[in-house]
Amino acid sequence: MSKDDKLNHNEKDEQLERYRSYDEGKKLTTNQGLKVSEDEFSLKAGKRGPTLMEDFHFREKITHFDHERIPERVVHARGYAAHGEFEVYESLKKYTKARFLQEPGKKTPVFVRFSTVAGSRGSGELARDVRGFATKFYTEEGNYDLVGNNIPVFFIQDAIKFPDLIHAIKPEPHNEIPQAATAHDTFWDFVANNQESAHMVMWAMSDRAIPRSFRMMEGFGVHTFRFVNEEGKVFFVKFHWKPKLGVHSVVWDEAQKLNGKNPDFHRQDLYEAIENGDYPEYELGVQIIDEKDEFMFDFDILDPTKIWPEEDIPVKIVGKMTLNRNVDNVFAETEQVAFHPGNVVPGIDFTNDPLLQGRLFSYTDTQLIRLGGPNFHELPINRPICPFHNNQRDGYGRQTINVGQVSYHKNALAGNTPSTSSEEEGGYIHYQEKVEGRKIQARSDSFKDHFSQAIMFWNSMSEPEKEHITNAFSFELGMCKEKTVRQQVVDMLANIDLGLAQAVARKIGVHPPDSFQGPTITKSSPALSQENTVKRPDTRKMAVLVGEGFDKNLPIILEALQKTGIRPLIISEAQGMIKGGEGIALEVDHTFLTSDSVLFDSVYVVGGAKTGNSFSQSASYFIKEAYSHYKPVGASFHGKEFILALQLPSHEGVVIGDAPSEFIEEFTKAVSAHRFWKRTTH
Ligand code: HDD
Repeated sequence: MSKDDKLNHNEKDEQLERYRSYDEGKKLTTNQGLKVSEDEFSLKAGKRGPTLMEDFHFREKITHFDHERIPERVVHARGYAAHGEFEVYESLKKYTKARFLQEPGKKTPVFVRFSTVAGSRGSGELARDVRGFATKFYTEEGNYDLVGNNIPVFFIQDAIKFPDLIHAIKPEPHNEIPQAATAHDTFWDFVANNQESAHMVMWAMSDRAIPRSFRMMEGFGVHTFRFVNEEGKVFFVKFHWKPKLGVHSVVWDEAQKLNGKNPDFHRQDLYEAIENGDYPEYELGVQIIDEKDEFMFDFDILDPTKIWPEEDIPVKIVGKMTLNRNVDNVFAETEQVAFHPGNVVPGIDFTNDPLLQGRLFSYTDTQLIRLGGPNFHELPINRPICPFHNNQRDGYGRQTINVGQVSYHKNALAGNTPSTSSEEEGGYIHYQEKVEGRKIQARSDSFKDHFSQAIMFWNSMSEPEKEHITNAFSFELGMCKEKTVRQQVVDMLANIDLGLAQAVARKIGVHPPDSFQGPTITKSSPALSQENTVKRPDTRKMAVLVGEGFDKNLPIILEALQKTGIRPLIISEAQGMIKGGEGIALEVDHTFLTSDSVLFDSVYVVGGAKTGNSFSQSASYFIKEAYSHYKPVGASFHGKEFILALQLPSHEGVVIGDAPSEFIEEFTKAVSAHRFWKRTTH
């Protein structure tokens, strides 16, 4: 890899280039630059004698190794990141003076880290969990971090409860079980006793918590922030990321199997998409409420357990983010990146949401222990692209060499520099909100409705989504050992939907509540259902099951499928070339041993004239599993026999045919549909 290959020609990349080390082809040296003559044998007193302390290269190598690990993030430990850029479609001048949002076409380098919340750094990526969606914009006015999730609400309303929530979610302390899962007593005990989490757990039990890909999830800033424009006028704003590929999920059985078959499924998907040039794209949307309308709604707009229904407050699409470059080194970039919701630029300000207020403290604090001191902003990935000057000095690992005698403000010796900036010069001025009140530890009355939006969420779900939610609650509560915990949660669900509460109760062996306890809410928000999302075939992975003697027309079909953006991979019994009719051959990508239906979005069975029993068995298993996960199934040529032999209970999403144009059109449609929920699976 040469220097030129890596340059992405944006300012952040040029900055990172100054820190990259290209080691290939170079001489091995110590960290002091001394050339090393021997790297396999330590210095000993005689070939069979003891190792000598004097061996500085041995000491340096082992010491560095001994210190390679740093603490993992206390939450969001398992994550994966990529570089990209954000481009403005439409100026937001009317609402904010943030410079990176002023001109259509303006591009800003970004770094995005996706994560699960509960699991440790090595945990499986298909856990039922919220996904972190953290974006660092390297703007000309400093770094702006939008540290969000793929779910627009949160479990709690006040940051003081965050340690309790996380203690309840993490593996239980007496036996450190279960890893990366909320399906245990302490989490559900927390939920039942902290019912502000009702809305969030509806989302967490929905398909949103088992995304198909980081490329197919929405992102949300969650909190209400403030925009401030050049004239000082203020607006409330919520941020959204909308994936161009739509919002898609896997099914729970598939998620559990994926964690075994490929615990790196999500990172690999992101990495490969970027390497293949299938750059993930997300549009930035904003919902805006005029400052004077703060109290116009039947919920408190500062409450982080509430959404602003899109049908009432439209999401205005204002730009697009494209992730177009993988990191060079996961530790240096993905692990050392430090996000902070308090990293803002002029034109973006906070609100009094008590969850947000607490976050403003936590993020710097956590980096101090995780990254080992106060100089983490100097790490290449965290450096702003604009210059930074202040009187902060020293600390572990300080890299900047501040020249000069003065490190205090105010001073005369350096002409009172570095100097502060006026608003006109780009100085950050905190919004001068008038605040009055007594010191009090309490929750605002306007934060006390925990069920209305949980009901609205339930009302907005399609039938299959409701069934998935019911099953998810039944699974999670079914894993709780204490019957009292199960009963309490079911009783709580009776505030949301009686049918849901009763169905879950029946499955988990507790008393079904006999009356509805919640408020009457008929409202729904169609935007919340994944049924209404964008459906496209591109970048979908297709397993093409091919046997010896496959039909000579297969390459024509594969080429046409590829043109739609579908990514077919050839699966067969052995790696290498596989022969088809009339002397054609195809390279096999995976065998039945190294792949599995859960790794694909669809399966296309082609078979061959010379396949035997073992091919039939492997192919049948593959097809049946894909079918049971509601995935599109296609068959042509010899493959048709397999489908007929399986006697599938329904042919929803099963496309059979050889006539290229007809088959391709229908199968592509099926792949775009993603899943066929109406299909009976047994
Ligand atoms: Fe947090 C990490 C998102 C509430 C304390 N949080 C972290 C990350 C994301 C979020 C995406 C990972 C960033 C990365 O990739 O490095 N957190 C959220 C959202 C929240 C939220 C959307 C609610 C709306 N968080 C929250 C609260 C607190 C924290 C209320 C504490 C009072 N979060 C942290 C932390 C972490 C963190 C302990 C761990 C690692 C880190 O910060 O850098 O400070």
